[in-house]
Amino acid sequence: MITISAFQWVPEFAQGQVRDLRVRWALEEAGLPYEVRLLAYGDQDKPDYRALQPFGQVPIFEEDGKVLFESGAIVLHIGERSETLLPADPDARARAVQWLVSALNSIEPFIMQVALIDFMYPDEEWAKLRRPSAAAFVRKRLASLSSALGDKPFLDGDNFTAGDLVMAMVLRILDHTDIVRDDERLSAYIDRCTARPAFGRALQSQLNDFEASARTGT
Ligand SMILES: N[C@@H](CCC(=O)N[C@@H](CS)C(=O)NCC(=O)O)C(=O)O
Repeated sequence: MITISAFQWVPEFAQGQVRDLRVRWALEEAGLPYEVRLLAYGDQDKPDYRALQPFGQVPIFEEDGKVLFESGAIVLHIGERSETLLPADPDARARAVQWLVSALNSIEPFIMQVALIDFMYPDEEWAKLRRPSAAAFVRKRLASLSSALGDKPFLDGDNFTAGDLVMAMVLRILDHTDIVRDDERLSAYIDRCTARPAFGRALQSQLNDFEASARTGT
């Protein structure tokens, strides 16, 4: 049985954003059942968890004694069992990996600069000074992404892949702002990706875990 890690509870702004959602979504797309190892506050810093995830982050993926960390690596690993996520055609597969890496490497770091300012440092003077240029850079990068998407439904054409899964998750990080949603093409793209039933099930399962923990006070 596959087990993934997730936080038992996070503040409301992070609910629906925690990175185990990428893995839950990939597992739902692949039709693979899984269990969740819920971490209470502080568990991520305990030696037994650090031995599995050196940075004390979620998610990890465990199966048959094998462990992986990094959501991108985990989605690719799950993709080996799903032709939706990683197409059988070698060229299409390489392009799916390309888009997944571009989401994590060319888009997410810049989106996270804005997200960190908004959620972690909103009242800091340096953050107020930095935010406009950080947001402007993201808009510039998104304009390039939007042109690359063009009129296609998904980044590689007609078919959703692991690249779209991770890209949509990365773009959603700024849903508390208009930065991504101002681009109608990208906004429709996020909606198209997240309208997939597998995303709905994944999101609900993450939210259910938070709700259960809030209800039981654990
Ligand atoms: N690059 C990592 C990032 C994982 C990550 O940032 N996880 C957050 C939750 S969304 C976390 O565990 N934060 C706690 C921490 O960094 O101490 C991945 O994609 O798996």
